[in-house]
Amino acid sequence: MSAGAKAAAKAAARALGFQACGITDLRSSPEAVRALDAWLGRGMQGEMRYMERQAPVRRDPRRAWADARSAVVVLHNYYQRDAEPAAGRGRVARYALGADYHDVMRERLTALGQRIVAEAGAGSFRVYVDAGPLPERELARLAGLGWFGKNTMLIHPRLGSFTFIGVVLTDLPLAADAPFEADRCGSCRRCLDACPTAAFSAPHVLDATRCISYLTIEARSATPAELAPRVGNWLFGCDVCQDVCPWNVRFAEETAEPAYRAKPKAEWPTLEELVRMTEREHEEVFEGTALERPGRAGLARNAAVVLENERRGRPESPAV
Ligand code: B12
Ligand code: SF4
Ligand code: SF4
Repeated sequence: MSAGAKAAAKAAARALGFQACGITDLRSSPEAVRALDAWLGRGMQGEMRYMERQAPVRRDPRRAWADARSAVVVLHNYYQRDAEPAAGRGRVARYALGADYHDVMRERLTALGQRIVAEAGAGSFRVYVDAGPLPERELARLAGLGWFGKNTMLIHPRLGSFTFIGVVLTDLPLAADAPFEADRCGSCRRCLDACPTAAFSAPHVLDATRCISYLTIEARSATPAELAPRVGNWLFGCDVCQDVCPWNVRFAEETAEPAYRAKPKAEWPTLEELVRMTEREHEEVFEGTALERPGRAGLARNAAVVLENERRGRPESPAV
């Protein structure tokens, strides 16, 4: 298909507010397959059984949709400055401070797919963000959008890593971009050293079962006693290995997307309130945000861990 169709897809992505867009065919890369299989083989997915179920498609993304010929991959910047919360209120990872990105991205990706097929006068498309079985970071790298940092994040050389990845699969054969082959981490290892739970078993390998993001969002069981003190004040998710990355320090800019902006701190429930919250209150407060995912019980568990960490961190009261 003409270079014009590719340029039109990228122009449409820009017009819809995406900061970067690249195109790849749906090849499967042997290194990524080996990395995924080694990761699953060591049980690093923990309770995320969907990672096992979805593995055949992750190994060969063409299995997601037999007609697919191209993947249009986009990045959406969600970075915003965020101060340490006051005592009694836990910290929420930046990606979850505003509206649920799955909803925002899905709508925007659908508009992108519609524009791509309208421009071509033919074709169909499907959209993916996070929840589907696609290897999104790998597709982003193949589409030329960045490299895998030692913290496993997809890092774009002018945006950093505070970006969501979205994918539009289409049956149109669009001209592919060159994959991003360079590794720009060099000798840096700040993310590996900063991780509070020592979750990286090696550069580029994250043992999810130790990651605060997994412990506070995906895990349904109790937080392991060994790790709970290291969770610190993270109530939901974790940004440490991204905050310390020089590519973010240098390039991260405030998001232009109003839907991702945080609601005022005073409107967030306190940790005590989270521990006591009913199912119904949880639904009312968190509907339409990413914090719905762990459910009331999950957030109450997280709040109890942070409260305990705050209690431990407070100096002993003086004897009276
Ligand atoms: C499962 C999952 C998690 C798990 C496991 C994360 C992990 N690193 O594997 C948990 C719950 C811990 C998690 C946490 C987070 N996640 Co998450 N997660 C996913 C999900 C659903 C699948 C990832 C996956 O397949 N993991 C398995 C590993 C093996 O694959 P991978 O990391 O994708 O790809 C690696 C391999 O291909 C490997 N690889 C390839 N070739 C080679 C070669 C060699 C030699 C080696 C060693 C490795 C290697 O390196 C790649 C990069 O790590 C994706 C969405 C999707 N559908 O892809 C989002 C996704 C990766 N998550 C995302 C985000 C935003 C986060 C958090 C930042 C949220 C937060 N603030 O709390 C953290 C970041 C933690 C971190 N440092 O990764 C974004 C990342 C965007 C980006 N710019 O990279 C994604 C893409 C969702 C999205 N659509 O935007 N996540
Ligand atoms: S998100 Fe936090 S806990 Fe997870 S790997 Fe990064 S620094 Fe470690
Ligand atoms: S902190 Fe350093 S090693 Fe880690 S991802 Fe960023 S550049 Fe790479």
